[in-house]
Amino acid sequence: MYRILAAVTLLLFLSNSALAEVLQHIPLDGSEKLETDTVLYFDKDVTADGNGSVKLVATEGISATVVKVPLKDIDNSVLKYSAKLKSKELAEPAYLEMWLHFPGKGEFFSKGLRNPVSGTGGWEEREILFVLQSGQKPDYVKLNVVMSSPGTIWIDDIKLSSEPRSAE
Ligand SMILES: [Ca+2]
Repeated sequence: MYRILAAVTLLLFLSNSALAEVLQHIPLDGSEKLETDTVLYFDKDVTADGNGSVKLVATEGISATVVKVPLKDIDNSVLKYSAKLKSKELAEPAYLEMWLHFPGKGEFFSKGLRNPVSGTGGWEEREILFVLQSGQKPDYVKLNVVMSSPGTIWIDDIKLSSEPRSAE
């Protein structure tokens, strides 16, 4: 089911990327409030965008919320969470994850399991999508990084954007 959904959303994304609207650019320059602040640290020396990044050091598998973004009156669109990731000595894959909260319904997720990072590597851009049907209006989204094993990862240059869905 998820694979089918992902394939459909990818097509939607390709057809509408020119109409993307950036809802929030989070540079991770040390000014942001980090949600899971027990394992997330600002690192001014390791950076993809020149102004520092956020380092996640985990001693066990974890889903850490980097930032939480309030949303208003967004529906009938494809929500996209993109960021740059850099890994160090990761035995198991790490990937992006977003949790959208819908009033009265709870939280629903999208995970970047199909395109993770692992091992030790340089900066790589990753993105995940969530399709919002008409009338599905989340009031916030949590932007997470998931690590399946102990290790270190850096995240930088987060963008949250919205693209219209194709006419059906
Ligand atoms: Ca940065």
